[in-house]
Amino acid sequence: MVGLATVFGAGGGTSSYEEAESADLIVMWGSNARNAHPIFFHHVLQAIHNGAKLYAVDPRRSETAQFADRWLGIHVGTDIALAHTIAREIIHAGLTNDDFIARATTGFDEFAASVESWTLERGEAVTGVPAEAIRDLAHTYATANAAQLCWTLGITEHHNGVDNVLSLCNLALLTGQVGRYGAGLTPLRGQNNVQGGGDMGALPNKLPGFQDVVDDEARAKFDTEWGVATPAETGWHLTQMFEAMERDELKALFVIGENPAQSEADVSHAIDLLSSRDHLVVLDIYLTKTAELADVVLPGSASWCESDGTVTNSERRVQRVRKALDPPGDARDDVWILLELAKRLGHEWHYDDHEQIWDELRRLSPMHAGMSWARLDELGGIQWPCFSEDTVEPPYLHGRLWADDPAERGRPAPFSVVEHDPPVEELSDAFPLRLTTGRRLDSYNTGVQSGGYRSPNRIGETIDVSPEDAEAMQLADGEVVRVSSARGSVDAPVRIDDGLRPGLVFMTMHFPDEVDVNQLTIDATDPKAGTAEFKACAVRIDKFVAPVGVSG
Ligand SMILES: Nc1nc2c(c(=O)[nH]1)N[C@H]1C(S)=C(S)[C@@H](COP(=O)(O)OP(=O)(O)OC[C@H]3O[C@@H](n4cnc5c(=O)[nH]c(N)nc54)[C@H](O)[C@@H]3O)O[C@H]1N2
Ligand SMILES: Nc1nc2c(c(=O)[nH]1)N[C@H]1C(S)=C(S)[C@@H](COP(=O)(O)OP(=O)(O)OC[C@H]3O[C@@H](n4cnc5c(=O)[nH]c(N)nc54)[C@H](O)[C@@H]3O)O[C@H]1N2
Ligand SMILES: [Mo]
Repeated sequence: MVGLATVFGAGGGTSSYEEAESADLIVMWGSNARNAHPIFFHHVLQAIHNGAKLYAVDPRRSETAQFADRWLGIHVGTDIALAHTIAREIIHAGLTNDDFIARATTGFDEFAASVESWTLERGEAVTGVPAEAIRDLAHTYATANAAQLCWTLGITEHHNGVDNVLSLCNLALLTGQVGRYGAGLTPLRGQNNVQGGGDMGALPNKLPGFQDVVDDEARAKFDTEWGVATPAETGWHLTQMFEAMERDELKALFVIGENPAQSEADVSHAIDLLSSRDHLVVLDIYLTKTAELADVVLPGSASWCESDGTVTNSERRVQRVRKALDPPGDARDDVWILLELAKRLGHEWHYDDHEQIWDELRRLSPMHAGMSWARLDELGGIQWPCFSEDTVEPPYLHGRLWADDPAERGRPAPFSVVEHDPPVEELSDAFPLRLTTGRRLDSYNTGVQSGGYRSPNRIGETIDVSPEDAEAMQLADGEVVRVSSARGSVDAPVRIDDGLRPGLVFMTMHFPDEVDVNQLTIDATDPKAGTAEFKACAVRIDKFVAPVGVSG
């Protein structure tokens, strides 16, 4: 979101899901949507049915890549090198959209100079993707009527995730593949309401509706509505909170709907910090590992089927959710708990129902102003921005960039000069394998919400290795091995996966009670967004038994 906001001024995906069906090229870049975003992937399948081409850029021949016309098997952490090589090829082949570049962008010359050394040969050497495949993607993307670049954590969960995103935005600016129906830049969000959380101001530097915390005029509106002086300083994001715990500046923590004792990188260290706080409060619908460390646990109930409200998805669509079940036992609605807390802190906040809370947001956040609950019901969800009750905006963002009138066009979109920068942890003799971590279809994040479910077809935690490495190390399918990084060790059964290339191994994050994968991952983070490098660390595999045929 930081990358998109830098280029376009708004931190949201530019396109709606339905537009994918009209695209003639979809590139899934570091995104395994077949597993992780099955609803969006239905639109992708429809697009393929309509004749679109699907390309996948992923170190693994993932489930998504298996549907693709072309799979570009890239070395972990070399996406900027690939994007730069594609950019240079587009420029040299004369396939840039010069009209768009001239009317809507700045910084083209400097950008072109910065990618000039990225010949196809250099691109192949650094990324491992054959030059011919890079050239093919460059030409297919630049000549498509409407092309979508979709990405997720393969791009963002690196120490330079923001630069990765900027390098993809450059490609859309070069070719004018943004701000039109069907073309776009589509980051898929993790949970059903991550977008909504950010939109509501759950960011250290933003008030609801992406209004700046440091903007006196914006804050004044909130001060009046809320009857308090809202803090004028930017707060800490998650990574900065852990840094502040390290310095013992952050002494108390209130964790709502998150399980950092299992999801943080270098998790042993994270647990040490969480357990040494003066006061830790957890509000969750389950008694998580994090809750076990807490001084106070508040039993929330607001699982999505037990509460009213809204969620906002990756296409910026706000939708209603309705209470279908009563919460179990003493569990309480999250909102009820927060209001009770406010009361005990001396503030009588009163709302008759959840709609009143929403209407308060509409008064304060211009981009939500036109979304009454009645209208959300009537239209089946509305995308932001929606400034007034009688308008509907186009389903995609930044159409203004194509306007003939410079005043209407507004701020041009800058090209970004960024450098290829490999993963922080280099491979070594001690740790010669590249571990990347991610997801499977039938499990969810730290397993709190999916752990209990067992089926014969479900894959538990494994260390996935390529057939070549399995042979070289004489590993058998199912054999339990020890996986170690500079930070810790875990034991897991081997799963031989022919979608992996030699030197690359894969694990999930789904079964931390059994195999605590985040003992291995590195907490190197992107200073611009605070995201940890979950997608790249260095590990070693050790056998417990002597390889077959070797004795003594
Ligand atoms: N079934 C299921 N769905 C989920 C979740 C779940 O746990 N289970 N979690 C949700 C959440 S919170 C999120 S954020 C999303 C995440 O959704 P995704 O980001 O799609 O899922 P991941 O498996 O983490 O990673 C995606 C891909 O990135 C690739 N990758 C790794 N390193 C690199 C690299 O250097 N370059 C490139 N180009 N690719 C790389 C991996 O091989 C992997 O296939 O999924 C959401 N949906
Ligand atoms: N190795 C590795 N680690 C990773 C990643 C990776 O790819 N690899 N991905 C990272 C990413 S993208 C993410 S998003 C994080 C996910 O990490 P977390 O967010 O810490 O993990 P979840 O298991 O999704 O935990 C969500 C919690 O919210 C609770 N919850 C659900 N609904 C409600 C509700 O309505 N109210 C309340 N109060 N609580 C609720 C659940 O019970 C659960 O305990 O993990 C990160 N960690
Ligand atoms: Mo996520």
